[in-house]
Amino acid sequence: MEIDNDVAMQDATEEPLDPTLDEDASTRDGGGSRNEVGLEGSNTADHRSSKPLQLDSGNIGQLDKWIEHLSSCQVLSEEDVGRLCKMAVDVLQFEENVQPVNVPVTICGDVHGQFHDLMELFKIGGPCPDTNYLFMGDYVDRGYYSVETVSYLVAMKVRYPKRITILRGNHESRQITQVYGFYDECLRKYGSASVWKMFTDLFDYFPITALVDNKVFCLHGGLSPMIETVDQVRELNRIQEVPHEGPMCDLLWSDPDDRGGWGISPRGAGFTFGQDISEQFNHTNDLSLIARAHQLVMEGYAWSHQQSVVTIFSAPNYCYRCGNQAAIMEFDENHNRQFLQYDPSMRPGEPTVSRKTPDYFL
Ligand SMILES: [Mn+2]
Repeated sequence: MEIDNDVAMQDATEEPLDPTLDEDASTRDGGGSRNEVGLEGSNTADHRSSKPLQLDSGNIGQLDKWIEHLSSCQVLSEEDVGRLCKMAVDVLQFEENVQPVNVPVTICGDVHGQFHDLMELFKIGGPCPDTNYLFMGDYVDRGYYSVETVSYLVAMKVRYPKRITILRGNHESRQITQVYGFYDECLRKYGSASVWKMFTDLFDYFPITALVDNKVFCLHGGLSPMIETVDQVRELNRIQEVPHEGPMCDLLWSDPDDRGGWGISPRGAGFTFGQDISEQFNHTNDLSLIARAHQLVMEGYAWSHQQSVVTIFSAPNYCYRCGNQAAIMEFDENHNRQFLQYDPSMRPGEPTVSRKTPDYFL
């Protein structure tokens, strides 16, 4: 099934929805107002150790308990988040900037703290670790359950490191999370910023791209005018806060566009890139496809650039009001791809928001 989403994708960028959905102004200079948490001095603390985490019966039992607890949408204790993040550093630091991933794998886009919809995703796509998963970032902000969502995915990553890959999105950042919800949620649920600090320090270790069977290049945002080859991504120092500009910033912020060449991004970070850019990149690197997330698309997925690029978005009814479907992409041993779409899960006790978004919200 294919759809022409060119118009819808332009309509569906985050900016037009609502001024509060605009990531531009507040992001370039850090929003300016939250320096009490030490943003200026937020150079990455070095948590690195020399060898990868070894799973044994002790820490497997611990992880299984945490995963069961998190499955019912309950947060871990602050001490347990500390233990989990320490274990996760000892897994993620040994992954590559371009993390190799084997088929079959199911590729997913933005989740944005919509925990119950993440559980629905695993129902639709099959439970992990039976199904291999690749998530392309933006686990936190916007939704009500960023803490539970990112705790769950990180716990799954540590427990099943070969079965699940979690890339970094532009929201896995100290600056963005102070504006779009994760910081405030941590304060509300823990009474201090320490859990926010532990997770945002951990985000520095997330891989920034993945390469599925050497053919599908996966990342959160898109291409960079400073990156012509996948090898150039391998040379970046990714263990840092997402920079305001430069190749690492672009990979997490850019968007495909109908116009050719490079363009100024209305987001205020990254670039827009045209079909000529995508085709050249795929040709140079012997790729069949760029898979990325980062933009709301009403059907949950959307092709661009004559199927050189696919956008996957896995947060149904984004922000509990956008009325969009979500999708994930199954990629099998023979490189066949199949999209699975799904609607919001039912959440007893929460306000039900109709899928039809009134015009005055848009
Ligand atoms: Mn994004």
